[in-house]
Amino acid sequence: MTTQAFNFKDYIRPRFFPHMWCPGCGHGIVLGSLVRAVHELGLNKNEIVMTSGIGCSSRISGYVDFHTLHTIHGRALAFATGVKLSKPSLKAIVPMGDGDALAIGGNHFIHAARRNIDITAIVMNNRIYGMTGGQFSPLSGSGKKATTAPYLTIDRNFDIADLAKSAGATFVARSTVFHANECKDLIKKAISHKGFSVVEILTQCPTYYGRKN
Ligand SMILES: Cc1ncc(C[n+]2csc(CCOP(=O)(O)OP(=O)(O)O)c2C)c(N)n1
Ligand code: SF4
Repeated sequence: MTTQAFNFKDYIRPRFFPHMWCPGCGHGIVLGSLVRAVHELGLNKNEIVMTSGIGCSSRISGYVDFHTLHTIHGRALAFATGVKLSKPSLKAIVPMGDGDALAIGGNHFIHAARRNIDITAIVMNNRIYGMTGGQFSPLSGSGKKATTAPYLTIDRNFDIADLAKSAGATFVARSTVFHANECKDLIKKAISHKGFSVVEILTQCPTYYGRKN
């Protein structure tokens, strides 16, 4: 816990701003909640390593002034596992999109949960592949329009929280970017929890999901 005043600029790399997110995208709210959580926990920026894959959501790792690794699509948890093995004292935070976490990275997700590795996974669920133009994801659910489903999707979606719990995650929570303060508090709890923690944050992609649905 810290008593110091919060200054957003203390936690970001201003040289990478303005950010690349579209107007109305929810991902920036997650960035705000995350850095406020880190501030309120009073963590030293040098104690944190953020690994991310690829996606609009994964771009968070470029914007924060922590140790960061921008890796490959779906593999951020594998990199974070390696970081934790070599330096267990570091706080490993992994922001992921729903496609990154549950499609290409689905296998890494369930096995990280099964092993209960001390990592905080933040799944930014906008129910679509934003970065690549709006293909449907395992979180889209049925009856949704996507660039790859002009006649509506037919697959059911995962329930991320249920999947994480049944695979072995020991802290699981869900919120939305509308509840930015709650997100901050959940991220604080997740970072403080020893074991695999998952915070699913429902967020919007107005550009590809919202426009079609
Ligand atoms: C191995 C590999 N396959 C595919 C891609 C293309 N790709 C980049 S981002 C992405 C999807 C991103 O969607 P999501 O993870 O849901 O994040 P969002 O952009 O919606 O935040 C895909 C398919 C890639 N970069 N690497
Ligand atoms: S495409 Fe969607 S997810 Fe990507 S920045 Fe734009 S609104 Fe956000």
